[in-house]
Amino acid sequence: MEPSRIPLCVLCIGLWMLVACSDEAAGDVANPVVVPPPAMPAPQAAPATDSLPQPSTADEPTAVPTADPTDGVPTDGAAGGPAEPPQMPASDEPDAFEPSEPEPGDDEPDEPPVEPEPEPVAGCETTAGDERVDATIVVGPGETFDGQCRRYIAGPAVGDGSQSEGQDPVFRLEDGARLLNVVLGAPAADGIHTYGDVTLSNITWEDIGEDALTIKDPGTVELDGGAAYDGSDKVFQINAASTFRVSNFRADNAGKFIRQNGGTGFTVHVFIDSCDISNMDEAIFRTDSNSSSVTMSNTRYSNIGDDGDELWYDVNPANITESDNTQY
Ligand code: ADA
Ligand code: CA
Ligand code: CA
Repeated sequence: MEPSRIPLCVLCIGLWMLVACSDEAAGDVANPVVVPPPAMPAPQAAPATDSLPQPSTADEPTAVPTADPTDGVPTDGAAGGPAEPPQMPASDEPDAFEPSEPEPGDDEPDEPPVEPEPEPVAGCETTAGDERVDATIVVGPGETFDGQCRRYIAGPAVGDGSQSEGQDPVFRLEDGARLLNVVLGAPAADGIHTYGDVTLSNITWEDIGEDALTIKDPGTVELDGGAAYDGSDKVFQINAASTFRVSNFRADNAGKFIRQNGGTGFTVHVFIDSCDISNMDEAIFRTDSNSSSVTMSNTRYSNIGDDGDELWYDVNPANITESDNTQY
């Protein structure tokens, strides 16, 4: 009896051990399954975070290509930045991105407004009141005088606008002076005298006096915009070695458009661009100097000189340059 019981016990123990081992094995399998899950989300978040710092470092390069198609560089750059943050699950890094983006956006908006502010040259189709001039108005060295389209009329002490020499000018411009938006009415006396480098914009002589403007001292004189009408002889008189540039200017009915003082041999360089010159009895430019030159471009002209197209009077042919001019 007893011997038979011993094997049974051994069997029982063996079965118990088997059951115990199978349970442990099952428990081990379950444990590894639990471990992987935490590893999954963590790795995913990590790569996303790594990709973010890269864009932030290269914010400008990345923003530029994106901005090109949209045109608005500042706006596009800001838009490109925000698109990436949403992808970021982490709340720590978004903060770093947002502050960096607003800064570039703020800087760029400030620059555009500065560019569209170029000072426009006003027209004087209508004048803004008359000013009687009893003594020459002097614009000092480096100063700017803006007539704001007022009409300046010489009083008797300045001149009567006849062909009598020795009249005073209405304006005297010293070296570095600028004269803007002025209308000279009748009488205009001896017009405007320049001494050195001078710039004039939008100047109209309604009725040229003895002459319209005289270069009295060496320098570069630039006149852009305006008109001159009805001179008995010269429009522009050049009495000193200089460069004279006239552009976008209308001149009608006078003896000659430009005259280097008779009998002088100094050198004058004249540039005429985008002008309209008509009804000049003698020429557009007359000089007695073999070294003086003229360049005329993009200009319309009509009825110049005896034959209607005698543009140059005693100008050295080698010193004449013409391009894109039209006779009408
Ligand atoms: C004439 C006169 C010159 C000078 C000039 C001018 O050419 O002969 O001496 O006065 O006009 O500046 O208006
Ligand atoms: Ca004269
Ligand atoms: Ca004169």
